[in-house]
This record gives sequence, structure tokens and C-alpha cells, in this order.
Amino acid sequence: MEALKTQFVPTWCAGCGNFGIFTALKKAFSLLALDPEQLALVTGIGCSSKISQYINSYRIETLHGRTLPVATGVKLANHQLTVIAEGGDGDGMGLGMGHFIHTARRNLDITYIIHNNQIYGLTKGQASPTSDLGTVTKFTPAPQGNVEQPINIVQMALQAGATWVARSTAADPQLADIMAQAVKHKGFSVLDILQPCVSFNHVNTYKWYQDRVYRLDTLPEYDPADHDKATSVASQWGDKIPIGVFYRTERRTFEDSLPQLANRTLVEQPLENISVSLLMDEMA
Ligand SMILES: Cc1ncc(C[n+]2csc(CCOP(=O)(O)OP(=O)(O)O)c2C)c(N)n1
Repeated sequence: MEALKTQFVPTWCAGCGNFGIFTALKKAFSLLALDPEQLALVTGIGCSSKISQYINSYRIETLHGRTLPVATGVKLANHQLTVIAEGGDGDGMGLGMGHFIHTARRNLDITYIIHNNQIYGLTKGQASPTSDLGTVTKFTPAPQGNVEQPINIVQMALQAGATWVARSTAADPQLADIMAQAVKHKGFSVLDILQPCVSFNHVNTYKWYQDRVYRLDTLPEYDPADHDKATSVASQWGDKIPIGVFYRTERRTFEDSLPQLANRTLVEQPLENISVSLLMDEMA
């Protein structure tokens, strides 16, 4: 754990769900015995994305919504690294939505962790693409509140072609374990973490989630290999919210399909035979 520390101290609000996710993530890395030099943490912009400042690894806080394209670049440059992409529901389901779908269908071996507080936290409480209908914010005022249909991250991941899909909560004692499973999966794994925002979301609190979540493994004969069943259970939201691993399957990864990467990572390949000036001339 000590090796994962940086000199920065988290600046999240007292009680923020990001603390639970941060603690679980460090525990997951320890469980996996991951050396910081094997790890690249790519985040976007948002309160949640600050997590990359606090974990010693290769790390970058990139542009808002560009978490997955940057993580893709990192993975293709050195596919031996364990690449974790992480950010908020706004970052991933708003500006980043197109990237989410394409990264899932490509099946890069990247773990994508979404801190889903159903609100834009950093910019002080606007409705996000996962805000429930009727959510009242400064920008979606009463009486009608939010009138846009929310995105269900698990459903979206299943339809886009993610090969491992799960949901958990920031207060889940099993969170570190489920994160470790996500990292171990070879392929694009998506973990939707329900996370209270104590400053700007006074509806979806720790208690609100706690009163609604139930574990998929308590369902008789639930089989995470069954995509149809996963899709049907994933549609549940409201009084009952399922958590756990919805779906897992094996599919060839994008990196493994590239002959250029078969023997060596890109960063290990010498540049001698590549003439940059020829390329520049061609594009002139
Ligand atoms: C291109 C661009 N658009 C908008 C913003 C402003 N902005 C910064 S963070 C953010 C949303 C944060 O919400 P979320 O991604 O859910 O993360 P949270 O802060 O809740 O963890 C927005 C809209 C920006 N930085 N860049």
C-alpha cells in the first residue's frame, strides 16, 4: 500500500463516496500485487478523476470525456501495462459516450471504472446523463426537474459489447474484490460504481442505495455467461437495484488481433526503419 502513495492529499468533501472507491482501489492493487511501474491510471476531468493524483503509478488526468481514447493510446503503446480508465458518469456517459461504445466493441484489455454519482460534482450539481427523471438541480428546476431519460450504464455496456460488466457501490465491502476481478479480466471490463455526492445530490444518498441494492448472486441460478438474462436483469432500476457481476465472456482483444504487436510492444520497437520525413512529405 505504501508504494501506491503520492505526495497529494485528497481534496474531496468529507463523506464523499470517492473515499470508499479510493480505498478499495488501493486494496485491489495490493491484492493483485501490482507494482506501480506496471500500472497506468488514466482519468478524465471531474472530482472522481482526481483519483489519479493520489495513486502512485503512470497517471494522467486528461481532457473531459477523453479518458478512453487516451487509455487506448497508452494500451497500444505498451500493451504489457495494466491500464485502468476511471472517471465520472458525466465524463463517461456525456462527452465520452461515443468513445465508450467504440472501446467496448473493440474489446481492448482496459478496465473502466465509473464513479456514478448521478450528478456533475465538480461543476457544482448539474444533472448528468445518469440523473433520474425528475431530479431537481439548479439547471433542471422544480416542478418537473430532469426530463431526459437516464442512461443505464450496465445496459449500455452490455449492448456495446463489453466482455465483463458489473455494478457495485462506494460502500460495498466487496468493492476491492470486484475491482480485482475487473482488472484480471482479459478484455474491456466495465464497473459502474454507485457513489453518493454529499454536496450536490441529496436524493441518491448512501441510505438510498443501501435500501435498494441486492446481490445478483442471491438470485437462484443466475449465470453471468447468459447475455439475455444479464440484459433483462440490468433493466431493473428504482425500488430494486441489482449489484454484482452481470456478464462475463471471452473474446479476442483488439491488441491480440494486431500482428504489429505480436512479438513486441510498440515502445520496444526500434524506429530505425521508419522515415518520418517520408511520411511528412506524403502528407504535405
Ligand atoms: C470540454 C469540457 N466541457 C465541460 C467541462 C466542464 N466540466 C468539468 S467536470 C464536468 C462534469 C463532472 O461530472 P462527472 O464527470 O460526473 O464527475 P464528478 O465531478 O461528478 O466526479 C464538466 C461538465 C470541461 N472541463 N471540459
